[in-house]
Amino acid sequence: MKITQIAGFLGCGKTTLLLKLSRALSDGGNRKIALVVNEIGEIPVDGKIMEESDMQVKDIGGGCICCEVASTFAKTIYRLFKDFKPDHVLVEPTGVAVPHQVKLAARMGGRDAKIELGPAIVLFDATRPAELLDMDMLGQLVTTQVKDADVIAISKIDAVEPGAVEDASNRVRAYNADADIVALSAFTDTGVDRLVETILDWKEAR
Ligand SMILES: Nc1nc2c(ncn2[C@@H]2O[C@H](COP(=O)(O)OP(=O)(O)OP(=O)(O)O)[C@@H](O)[C@H]2O)c(=O)[nH]1
Ligand SMILES: [Mg+2]
Repeated sequence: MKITQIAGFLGCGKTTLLLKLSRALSDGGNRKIALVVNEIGEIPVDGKIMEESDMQVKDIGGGCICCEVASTFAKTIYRLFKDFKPDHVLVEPTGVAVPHQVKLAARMGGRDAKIELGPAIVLFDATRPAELLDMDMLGQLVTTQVKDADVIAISKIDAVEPGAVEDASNRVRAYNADADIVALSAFTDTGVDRLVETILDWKEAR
């Protein structure tokens, strides 16, 4: 069971990508997929939209899976492993989650389960790079997410000029020298195959 998180700030396209990736990874039912979505609000809207017959969708509310409800997340991971045995679990943390803490919580849940961690894919919205990095307090959160990324996906590239994609790539590269940077549009499917391959091929550094 490989656990891959799709992280990134509020509204950067996580859920849209999660749906694309889950369908592609399922490969017409050849692989079993579970989705774990962490909602900030009381009502888990995304989870309802994503419920599909052959996938399990778990909603976790009441806080962030990287802090307040990390133990709920860990239990969810463990129960998925015991009861559903998916090949892949895709996790959408809240937009304010810190990726390495999500990994720690997932590991906690996998203590007695056979889990592997996939890459932390962090989305960075190409339509508002300056806004994201220059926000007072929250800008620091975005840079933390970028630093924590194994793969950075510059999202919504269909909505900007090519120069803006390069600008966004350069900005995030300054915070993370090692991550793969993938230009992504979940609307035109650009970059989606590459992310699927990365998830499938990913070997956790130990
Ligand atoms: N142009 C464009 N818009 C996109 C793309 N992906 C998502 N969006 C739009 O961006 C908005 C936010 O998308 P979501 O997938 O809900 O983003 P999210 O990161 O899950 O948002 P939160 O869960 O609220 O943090 C929606 O209006 C989407 O339709 C994309 O590839 N291109
Ligand atoms: Mg979402």
